[in-house]
Amino acid sequence: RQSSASGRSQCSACTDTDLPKVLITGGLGQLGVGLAKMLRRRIGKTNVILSDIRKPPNHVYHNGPFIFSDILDYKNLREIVVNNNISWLVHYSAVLSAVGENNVALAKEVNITGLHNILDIATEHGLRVFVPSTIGAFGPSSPRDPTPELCVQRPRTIYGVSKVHAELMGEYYHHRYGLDFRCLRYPGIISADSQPGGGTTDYAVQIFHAAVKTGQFECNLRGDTRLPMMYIDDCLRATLEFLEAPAETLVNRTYNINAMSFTPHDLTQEIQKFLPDLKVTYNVDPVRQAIADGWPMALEDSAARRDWGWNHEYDLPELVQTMVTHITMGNQ
Ligand code: AKB
Repeated sequence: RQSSASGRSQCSACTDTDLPKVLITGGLGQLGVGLAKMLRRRIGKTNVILSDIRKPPNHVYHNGPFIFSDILDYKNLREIVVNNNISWLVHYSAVLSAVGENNVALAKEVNITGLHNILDIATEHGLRVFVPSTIGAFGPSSPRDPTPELCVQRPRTIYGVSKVHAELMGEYYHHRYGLDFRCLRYPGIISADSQPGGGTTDYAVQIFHAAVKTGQFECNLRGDTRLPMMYIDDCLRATLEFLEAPAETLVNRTYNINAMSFTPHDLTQEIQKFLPDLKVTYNVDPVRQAIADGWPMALEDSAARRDWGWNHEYDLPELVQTMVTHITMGNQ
């Protein structure tokens, strides 16, 4: 690599004539727009196509190509890949943990049937495919602090089951058909400009907006619930660096990545250093609490650090300072 993935220079894996053409599915979720922005700085605006089934806000149209794509429609997906000469596919469409428990049929459809379409298309067209997994791919019988790369995975949510399925299917396609499948297990991701949709870790984003706007927040997890979290810039940089890593450096196809762990109580105290009037009350959602109680408290990520140089930049103090600054400025 010529520079860190967040820098402006081109990736060394790609020459001018051979830049990857990237399709991002589920592009209007928490991570798609940010990843597209980072990738476009690196490989050019027109080489990154953001897609979703919803109409985006105007600024998304202005920042680069956006198209309709439905991952449940195999023909539509194939047409997009062929017509745009796609070489990398970042598959962000998913139904998250809390929403999945309320609509298991939808989660099965999107997270399992949709994934099958993605893997088949990627195999058929020789694509590099990135599928995020999650701390949710572990369950109450997994070791929790820290959770190793390889251990018992018996999640109790449809989201978790579908993500274990994705890890196993992707690795199977890699070994059976040579598919360039790449998968990172993300912690809860914290971002200022984009909202998560229906996860268990969502409180850790919502609390910042409430702290700046009203100074009051009702938390739906117990104050002592410790979970692994990561600032969005670290998550997107990890994704890009992992996507660019030469295949021969990847001992695994699925890696844990870790940055920090905190509880709602720790987070409140840190935010109060900037916004001392913040008041947090607790109204525990039993579904989310049961999910969080079975999830890792930290991920063991030495393999990612060893094989492709993963290194996080944000710990809790930097995260809080950055989030409070961004959201305060955005509200002015
Ligand atoms: C969720 O809470 O469902 C997600 C995740 C940790 O995968 N944010």
